[in-house]
Amino acid sequence: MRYYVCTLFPDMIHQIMGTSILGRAEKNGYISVNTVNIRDFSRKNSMRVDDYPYGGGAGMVMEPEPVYQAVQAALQRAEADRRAEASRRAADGRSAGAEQRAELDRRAAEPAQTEESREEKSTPSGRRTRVIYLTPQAKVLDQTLVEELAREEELVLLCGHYEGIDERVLQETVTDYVSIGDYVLTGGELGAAVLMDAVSRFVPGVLHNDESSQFESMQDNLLEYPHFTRPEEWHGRKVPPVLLTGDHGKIEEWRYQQAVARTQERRPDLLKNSFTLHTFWYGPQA
Ligand code: 6GU
Repeated sequence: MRYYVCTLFPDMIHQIMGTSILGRAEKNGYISVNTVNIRDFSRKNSMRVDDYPYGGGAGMVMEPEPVYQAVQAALQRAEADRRAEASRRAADGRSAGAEQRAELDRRAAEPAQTEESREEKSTPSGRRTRVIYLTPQAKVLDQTLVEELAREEELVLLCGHYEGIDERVLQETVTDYVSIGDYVLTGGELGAAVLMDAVSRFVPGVLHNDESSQFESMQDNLLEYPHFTRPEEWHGRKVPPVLLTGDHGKIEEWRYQQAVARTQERRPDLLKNSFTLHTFWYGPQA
């Protein structure tokens, strides 16, 4: 997965994405994090990219032209990287990239693709590169959208600041509007980082086996069951005895009950949509 982040604060993106599992993933080539500094496209001596809002009111608005230039630069870099990756794949048909894509295709339950058809689909004519604007004025990111985005080869992310971005450049360049929750942040960078973190977990190779146990979490709209490790007793609190029995059937049942109880307690809104619970209560045909 290749990310191209248009931002006024590229350091913030590299700082977050260079740490821990995501940093390792980038170092090992499973993801690439590229930034375009919107300020580089300012036409002012002051290097500013904001101006007063038409119609008055508080705050500043990001001008359309520097944002447009930044997004175009991101799309051009994406295309160059796509071509480079394609020729690398052609040179070595059994590269990690080809295996990654095959694995993603399998997960998406799509029919198997030949090298040629995959090639076609990833060109600009076959499928438009998604340009995602991070904003609270949008649908909230969820695991379904995360998994959908993980099937892309590349994503362009646009981070705004101040009161927002001139509406016209959004209309002209943005394909998706995404929020990370119903609160307002000072800028889109943390939203972009959250999106990239969640999406990268689905990129093959990013998580190691011992980190993928939560891979199916949220899939059926249930929160995860509680986890325990040694010691068996800590601060007078004992590990639930069932976990020590070695009876995997009973353990699985207990964990499912815990997941349901925890969801009921903390996120009852999720239970309404739980397919698993629905079939559990009403049977598969209800
Ligand atoms: Cl993605 N950006 C900003 N600026 N604020 C937000 C957000 C994003 N998601 C929730 N609030």
